[in-house]
Amino acid sequence: MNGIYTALICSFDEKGKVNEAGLREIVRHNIDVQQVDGLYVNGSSGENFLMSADQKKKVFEIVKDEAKNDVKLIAQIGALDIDEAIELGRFATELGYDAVSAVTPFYYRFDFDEVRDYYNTILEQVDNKMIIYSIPALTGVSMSLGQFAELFENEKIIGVKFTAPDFFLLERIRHAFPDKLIFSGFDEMLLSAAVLDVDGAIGSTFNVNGRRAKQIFELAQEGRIKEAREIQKVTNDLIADILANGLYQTIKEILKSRGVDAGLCKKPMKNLDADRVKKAQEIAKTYL
Ligand code: NAY
Repeated sequence: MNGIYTALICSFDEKGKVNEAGLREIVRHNIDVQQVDGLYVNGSSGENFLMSADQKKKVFEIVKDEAKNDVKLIAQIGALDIDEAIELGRFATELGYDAVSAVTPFYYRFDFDEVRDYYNTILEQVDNKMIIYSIPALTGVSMSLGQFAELFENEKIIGVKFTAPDFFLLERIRHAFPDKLIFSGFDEMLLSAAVLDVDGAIGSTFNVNGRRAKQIFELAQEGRIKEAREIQKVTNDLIADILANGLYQTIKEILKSRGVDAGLCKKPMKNLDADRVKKAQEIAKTYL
């Protein structure tokens, strides 16, 4: 399951409904043009936490139907309602998703026993492999090496999507768990994570910059660090411009300028005004 996975964005219409044709185009673009190894579906970049359970299921169905077995598929099923997480996990597993992933439960400041129980309870009822989704900046949940070790005691937990700028912890996890999968979650730090021997990366900007991400990762694996650094530099110029203009909205505008109907973001996310749409188009022309 290693390699470069796009954290898939989702196309919505003005009413916040999933735009099926647009979502299919996004899937095809990632597979055929960006040539990534897999798709991470209904993550943060897919605006998962803004969607109803029915919408999430629809996205799982459409993506699997479009991607078939062309690339690996990971279904992010984490939800505060654990029954919903289980239902989504079973649903995606039946559809044939290669693994599920769940964000650490957030908002109520759960203690670690509760976090561990969350994963183990889901996995008692979902017959699939699990990748922990750790993103402390958004969830407020930071876990120590020892806590990762406790989660990894469950053999169905095969790895972690590590979205944090803590390279000390990343190195410790890599060293302690050579057989677990580690996916780097910050695209702007891909090379640094690759040097520490992660197994892959999952990122939002791969929707538009997946080919460069693959190059960075492969060059790092071959030890060609200077060349990888050049590509990470251009990548980070692009990411800095995207972040300054509005992350998911700008990715969508860039895709539109490439003929992909990436649609709008779902409220309460706001969409870009005319100046920012123009800026997104300039970013596309400059870097892609
Ligand atoms: C997700 O689930 O979609 C992700 O977390 C993918 C990781 C991204 N994090 C967020 C919060 O969007 O790709 C990163 C991130 O957008 C990128 O590195 C720019 O900072």
